[in-house]
Amino acid sequence: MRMTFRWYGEDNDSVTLEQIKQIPGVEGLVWALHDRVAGEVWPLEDVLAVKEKADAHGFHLDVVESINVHEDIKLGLPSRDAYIENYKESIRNVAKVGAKVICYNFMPVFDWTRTDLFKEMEDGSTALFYEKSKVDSMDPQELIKQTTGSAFTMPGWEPERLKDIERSLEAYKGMSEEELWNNLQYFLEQVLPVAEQHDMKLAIHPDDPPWSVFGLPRIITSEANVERLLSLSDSPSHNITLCSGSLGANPENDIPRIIRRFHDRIPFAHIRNVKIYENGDFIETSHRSKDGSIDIADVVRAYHENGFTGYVRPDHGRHIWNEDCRPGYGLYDRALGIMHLWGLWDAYDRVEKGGC
Ligand code: DNO
Repeated sequence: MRMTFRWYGEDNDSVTLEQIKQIPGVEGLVWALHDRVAGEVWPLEDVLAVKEKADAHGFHLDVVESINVHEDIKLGLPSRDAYIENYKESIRNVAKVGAKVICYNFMPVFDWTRTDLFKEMEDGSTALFYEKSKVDSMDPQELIKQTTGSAFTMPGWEPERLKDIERSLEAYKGMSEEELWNNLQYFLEQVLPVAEQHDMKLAIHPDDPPWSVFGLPRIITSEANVERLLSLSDSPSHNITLCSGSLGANPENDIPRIIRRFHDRIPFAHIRNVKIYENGDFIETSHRSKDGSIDIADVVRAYHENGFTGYVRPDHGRHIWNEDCRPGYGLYDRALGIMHLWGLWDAYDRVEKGGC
């Protein structure tokens, strides 16, 4: 298990590289050019500038999250080919600074979706919350107003990305899941050969939450669909980012089981817990198994027993100790998450070696 930490860059993050350096066992930054919109080439000089900062603190840049996929690719429009060419160029450019894994997603219009970014919990901390009935009945424009506009926006919900929201929602009207699968396959057929040339693993992120929102199709939602996804190509570059909290928001998805089945196609793992309520709402809790609905101890065991050597990052954390930070991406709770993951990992190591 190789520990990493998501960092948004000096201008976009409240967490500094000096702080990340002091979290035990973090070896690399999970990074992106956050000012580039989907479809643009990531210029080599910008990529090199990130490398310089990472080098100064002794971090690697093996994992990129995310190079976002332009909507025209997901929609299967004729204009997709030009955007796919740009994507290939970005793969080549990030390979030049040693990137080995690119996380991306294929969710139409919206990336991850929540209704409340700072929902107060009993202990006074706040966390990201999803209220199912609200999303089911809400106009997406309203949700955008509520969840953007603070000092920090959620990744994937940047104002420039959401500018053309009406047009995008209209364009997807009537699109079936099968069409989305076809468009994903087309994209993969184009980009996988380039990824292979650079020993790059593309690792799709599951849909979050793993069901349709606002009537849009979503396909990376279940164990059966992960199986279907992976069967689209047996290229070593075709993989999944296993996000326990995204898939795990549906209690029917047994995360440890999915890991045990597909671990050799998981180069990158997001590990976090969610507490699911009976009405389908969920809230992001601290990483411990006891604190949520996902058995994080078994998630880590599933990786450990398979000798997992991929990259891991703690995922969203709560906002604790009055931290002012990007929703879900503060320093404190993610650092606690890392120590919990290490604690489990080290204990499984001891047990394996017959120690106590
Ligand atoms: C949220 C994230 C997502 C994720 C993308 C992957 O925190 O898990 O924004 O990075 O969906 O492409």
